[in-house]
Amino acid sequence: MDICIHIKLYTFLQLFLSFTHVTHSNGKLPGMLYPRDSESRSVRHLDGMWDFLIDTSPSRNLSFQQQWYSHPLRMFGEVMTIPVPASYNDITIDKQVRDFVGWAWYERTYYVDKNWDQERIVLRIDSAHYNSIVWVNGNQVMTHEGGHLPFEADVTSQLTIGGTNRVTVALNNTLTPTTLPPGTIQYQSDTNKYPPGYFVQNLQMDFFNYAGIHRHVTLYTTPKSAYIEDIDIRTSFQGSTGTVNYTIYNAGQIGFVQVRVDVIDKDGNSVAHSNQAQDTLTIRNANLWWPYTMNSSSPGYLYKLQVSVTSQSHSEKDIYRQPFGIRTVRVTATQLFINDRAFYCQGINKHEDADIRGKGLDYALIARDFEMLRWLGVNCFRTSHYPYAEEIMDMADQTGIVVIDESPGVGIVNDNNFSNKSLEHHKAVMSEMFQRDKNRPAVIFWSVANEPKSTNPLAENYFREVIEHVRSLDASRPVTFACNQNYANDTVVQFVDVILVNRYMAWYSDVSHTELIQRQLEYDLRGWHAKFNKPLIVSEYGADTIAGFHQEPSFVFTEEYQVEFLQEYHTTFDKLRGEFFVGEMPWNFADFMTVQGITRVVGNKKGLLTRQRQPKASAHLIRDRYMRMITGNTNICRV
Ligand code: BDP
Repeated sequence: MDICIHIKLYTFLQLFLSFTHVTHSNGKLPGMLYPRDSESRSVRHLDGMWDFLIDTSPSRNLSFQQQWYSHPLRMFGEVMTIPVPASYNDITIDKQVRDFVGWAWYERTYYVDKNWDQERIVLRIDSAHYNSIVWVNGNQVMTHEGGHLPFEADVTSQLTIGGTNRVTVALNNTLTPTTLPPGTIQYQSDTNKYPPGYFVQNLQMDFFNYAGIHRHVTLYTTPKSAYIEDIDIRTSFQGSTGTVNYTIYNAGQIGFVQVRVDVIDKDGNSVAHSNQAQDTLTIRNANLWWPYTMNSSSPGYLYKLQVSVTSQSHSEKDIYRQPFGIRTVRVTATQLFINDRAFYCQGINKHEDADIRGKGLDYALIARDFEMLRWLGVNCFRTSHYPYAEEIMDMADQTGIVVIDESPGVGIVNDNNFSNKSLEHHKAVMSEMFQRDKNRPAVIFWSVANEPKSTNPLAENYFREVIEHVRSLDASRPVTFACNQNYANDTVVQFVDVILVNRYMAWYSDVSHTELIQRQLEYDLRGWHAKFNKPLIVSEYGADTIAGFHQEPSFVFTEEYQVEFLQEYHTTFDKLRGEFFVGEMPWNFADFMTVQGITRVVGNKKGLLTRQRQPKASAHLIRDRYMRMITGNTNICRV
C-alpha cells in the first residue's frame, strides 16, 4: 500500500516532466522577454483572488481522476479564496493547508477583450512552486518543472476572444531527489504509530518550502506572426566608447522584412542604430553601468535597446524596448573588477520571504527591502537560494546594486541528488536563468549552487558539467557556487572563477567561543587562496539572534552576541582585504521562516533585521561599517 502510493506520487510527477524545457529546432531555448507594453503589445495581469482547492486524497491523484480542470473547481469541493501572487501556506488558519504536500489547484475566470482578435496572446506565469500544469478552458497549454522561473505558452487558439475564459493551474510542491532544491518523501509504515499511507516531506534546506503562484500571471499580446521572440545583448567598452553587441531572435520561420534597432539613452535620445537583426553598435561617450558605491552621481545607468520589426506584408509591426547596461566584469587571482575598477562586495544574503505572503511578490516589500539595503550601505546581494522575482532584479539594475544570481541548487548533498536526471534538470534550470537574466547589468556572477556536498566524489563530474554548461551560455560572467566544505577535500572549487565560502565558526562549531573566530577564519581563508589562487568572498557568516534579547557579557541568541560575532569576522576580513579577499555577506538580511524543528524557534533568526524589516543592533554595526567603506573613512586597506 505504502509503496504503491509512493510510486504513484513519483510517477505522476514524472509523467509530465518529460515534456518540459522545450528547445527550438536550432537548439535555442524559447525567449523569455519580460512582458512589456508598447505600441504593438498589451499586458494584462490576472492577479487577484483565485479559487483554490487542495487534493487531499491519499494518492493525491483524485483531482486527475476527476479531471478538476474540465469544469469549474467549485464543482469538485468547497473552494477557498487565495490571492495571487502569494504563497498559500500562511494565508489560512488551516494547518492542513499550511503543511500540505501534493497537488494544489488554482482557478480564475477572466474576460478577453474583443479588440484582441487580431493578436497572438501569450499566457505567462512568472513563477509557481514547484511543478505546474496549466489549462485554458479545460485544454492543457503548458507544463513546467521548477519553482522560481517564468514559463509561458501561446494560448491564442484556446481562448474565447470577446468572452469569458477559465485558467486552471495545478501545482505540486513535492520535492524529490531530482528537483531543485531536492527533498524526499518519507513513508511511515508502522501502523501502530501512523495511519496507513502516512508520509512526510523531508527537506534538505532550512527555509520553509513555501508554495503557490508566487509571481504575476499575465496575458500579453504580440502581433500574430512578426514578433520579437528574444533579444541577447553583450556589452563592453574601450576608453569612453561603449560596444553593444546584440542579436534579435524572431518567431519561428517568419523572416522580418525590416528591422530597426536603436540604442536609447536615459533622456530618450537614440545614440546608435542599425537595420540588422544582429550587429555591433558603438556608443561614443558611453555612460557605463556602475554600482552606486563606485559612482554615486549616475549609478545603475540603463539604456534601452528599442527593437522594431515589420513583417514581409508590412501588415504587422512589433516593438519591444529592452533595458540593458554597459559594463564588464573580470576577476584576477586576487581581485574582482567592474568596468576595470576594483570592486569590493559590501554584501548581504537575502531570501524572498516575509510574513503572510510567504514568497509572494509584493511591491511594498520590495521597496522597503531596497530602502533597507541602501540604509545598510549594501552594494551587492546574493539571491540565496533561488532566482528572485524579476521586479527585484529590476530594482537592482536601476539602483546599481550588484547581484550574485543563484540557482535553486541548494541542498544537493545525497548521492541520488547527483544522478543524470538531476544533472540534466540542473542544466535546464541554468539555461532558464540565463534566458531570463542575461541582459541584466546587475548580475555579475552566476552561482550554480549553495552548499552542495562538494567533497562527494560524484560532485566533481556533476559540477564540472553544470559549470561548463553555464560558461557555454555566457562567457562574460564569472561562475561560482557557495561552498561550506574544506579546501583540503573539496572537488568543485577548482572549476569556479571566484571562491565563495559559507562560514559559521563560533556558531555551528565552538559555539560561544568568539575568541577563536579570527584564528580559525584566517587559517581557513588563507588555505583556500593558497590552494586555488582565486579571489574569495565569505558568502555567509551569522548567528541566530532574538530581537530584544540582551545580556552582558554576550550570550548566544542575544543582540550582544551577534554584534561581537560579526566584529570578530570583520577584523579578519580587514586583514585579508588587501590580499585576496573581495567581499563579505552576512547571513542574513532579515529573519525568515523555516521548517518546524527543535533548532529553529519560529524561523531562522540570523537576520540583521527582523522579519518585519526593523533593525537589530547588528544592523547598525553593518551600516556603520559599510558607510565607512563608502565614505572612505576607514582604516581598511583600500583596493
Ligand atoms: C547555511 C545555509 C543557509 C542556512 C544557514 C543557517 O546556506 O541556507 O540558513 O546555514 O543555518 O548553511 O542559518
